[in-house]
Amino acid sequence: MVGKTDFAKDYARDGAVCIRQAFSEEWIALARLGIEKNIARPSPFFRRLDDGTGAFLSDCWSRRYIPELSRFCLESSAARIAAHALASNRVRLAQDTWFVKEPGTAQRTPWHHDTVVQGPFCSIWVALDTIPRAATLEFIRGSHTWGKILMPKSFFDDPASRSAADAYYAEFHGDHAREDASLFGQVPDIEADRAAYDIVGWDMEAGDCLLFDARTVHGAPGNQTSHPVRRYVTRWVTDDAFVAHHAQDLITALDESGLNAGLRLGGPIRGPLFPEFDFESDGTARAAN
Ligand SMILES: O=C(O)CCC(=O)C(=O)O
Repeated sequence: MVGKTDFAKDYARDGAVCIRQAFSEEWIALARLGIEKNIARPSPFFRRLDDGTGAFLSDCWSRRYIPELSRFCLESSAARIAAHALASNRVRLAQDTWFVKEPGTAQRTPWHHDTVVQGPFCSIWVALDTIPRAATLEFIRGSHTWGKILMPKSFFDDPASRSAADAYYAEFHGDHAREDASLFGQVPDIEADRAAYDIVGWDMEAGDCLLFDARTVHGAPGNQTSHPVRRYVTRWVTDDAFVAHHAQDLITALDESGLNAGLRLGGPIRGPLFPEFDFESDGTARAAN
């Protein structure tokens, strides 16, 4: 457990919780430096979505070759937070990723939830800067219990009409499944009727984090502050999680990038790309690979 209060109950009920000062300045400095190095040495997953006002940058699984990001993933309290949230003595790191919204960018993170992995799956989104409520990731409280796989509206549209951010999210959320679009619901037009939803978000300081269930519908505005808004995200699963049947695009992208993830549709998330963390029931670490 991190902080004074136990966050697991709120996480289970609301699908998202803010944990204050879960990561010390040392971890924040490490993640910032790691991102800086990553931008200079991007992976095949690096994206820079530029709308002419400021860019939205991201990369994934860069901890493999950026030591600062590796340390954050393997040694910070992230694994322990995930194990507590998922009520499991064993968790695996499914993905490390980061997002930077430069000042002025109008690029929204479209409302979506993360469905390429099914089963116990949470994310820890760490603020690396002061992030006002108006620029931060927000959630529809309780939407992790809606029991549906929802795709962003753009998923159903003609790919040619998508914004850069919409295309990015389609790519990482199973665009291949368009052939079977009838199997999926559509994320409602939340922006058109925000008052109809129980939207929750927090003013954040560097070191605060958002812990959320991957099924909780989430999205973020652009960045109208005068400074970059950086966030570092680790995603965690238990042994019960499996690759969704609509995740072929992700498997193909991993194969093409040479990452050798060894994933298959419906299969477990195992192997060197997904390090395992074991904890005793009192929270002490047993071993990490
Ligand atoms: O920080 C963002 O804008 C996107 C975060 C997100 O969608 C996620 O971590 O799943």
